[in-house]
Amino acid sequence: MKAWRLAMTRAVGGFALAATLSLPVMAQQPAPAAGGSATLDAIRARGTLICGVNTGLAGFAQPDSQGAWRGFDVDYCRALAFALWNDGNKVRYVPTTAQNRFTALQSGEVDILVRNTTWTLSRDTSLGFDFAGVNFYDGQGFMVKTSAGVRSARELDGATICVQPGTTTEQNLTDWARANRIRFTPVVIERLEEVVGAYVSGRCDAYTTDVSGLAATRSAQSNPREHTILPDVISKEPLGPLVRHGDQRFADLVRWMHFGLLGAEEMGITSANVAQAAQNDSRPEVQRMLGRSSDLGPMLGVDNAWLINVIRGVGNYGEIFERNLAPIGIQRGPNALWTQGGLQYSPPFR
Ligand SMILES: N[C@@H](CCC(=O)N[C@@H](CS)C(=O)NCC(=O)O)C(=O)O
Repeated sequence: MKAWRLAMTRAVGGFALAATLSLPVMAQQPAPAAGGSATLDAIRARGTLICGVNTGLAGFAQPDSQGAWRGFDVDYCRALAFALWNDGNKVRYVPTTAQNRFTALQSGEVDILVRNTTWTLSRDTSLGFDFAGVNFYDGQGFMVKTSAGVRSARELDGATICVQPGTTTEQNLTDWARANRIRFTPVVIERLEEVVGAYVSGRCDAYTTDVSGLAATRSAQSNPREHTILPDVISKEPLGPLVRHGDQRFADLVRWMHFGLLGAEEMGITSANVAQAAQNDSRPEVQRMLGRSSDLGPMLGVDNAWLINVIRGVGNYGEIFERNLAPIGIQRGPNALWTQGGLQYSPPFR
């Protein structure tokens, strides 16, 4: 009843507006493409997903010795390609810097950014994006040379700190320093290898970014023990995939693909047992997830086997995490499932 009244009010409001502007009432109806996704249509027509990733961060997105992109973020791109075509190789990777990533998405150079990007209010609104979820709960930290003997970020008063522009990192650093009355000299460098190089060569006393980025960079150094990640975490950095505003159907698919990875882990469905689970598992939610009942796939614009293909192709969230992030020393922490005391949680598949 309440919903019906609301709908009536809107219709009447729409009519009033049409009358004022002397537009035909039809002009107030949603255009045929409303709620649709030009991006999804373009991806299908092209037959390849164009995924914006970072320029090379161990564990998250980096080409291997054969030139094939690997990592946690890369597996999200591959998972989408499995959902769409049951083929994880139908992805073109476009490296983006912190600075140019948003232009790449706005301009249509990439279909999606899967690139350690923090969900913030302004990015979600005025920049014109939709975040599809949080695939990694993170926070900002500092890395220093172990030989400096620094134990806490508060000891960085007077330090020179390396940071990349166009990041929440740069903004948080300023907020944190002001709040804690810490004076510092920023060294702001756009390219990742250059900013890291400046820190390693001693031009900066500390390097600051998301703790996951610090772990990735530390693991890539010739002697990781020479670098210490300080215990202080100065911000919330919920990282996740984002698409352009107005691409609701595409956003839905990305969002539920992420939830599918989480839900599969929660239900104990893995790359090794998914085929068997699809045949034998009699739990109703598993049957819906794996397309044995309820027709949920077509509601996302894909076929009912989509999640079987995704899980067979890349594994569940836990498998993706273990494969890519455990080797660089990142633990589940807040990214454990909610059933294990963490924050990762999927709404119901029904
Ligand atoms: N999460 C932060 C920082 C993201 C970020 O770009 N971090 C840097 C340092 S880890 C990075 O990924 N650089 C990779 C590159 O520029 O290719 C944000 O969204 O602003």
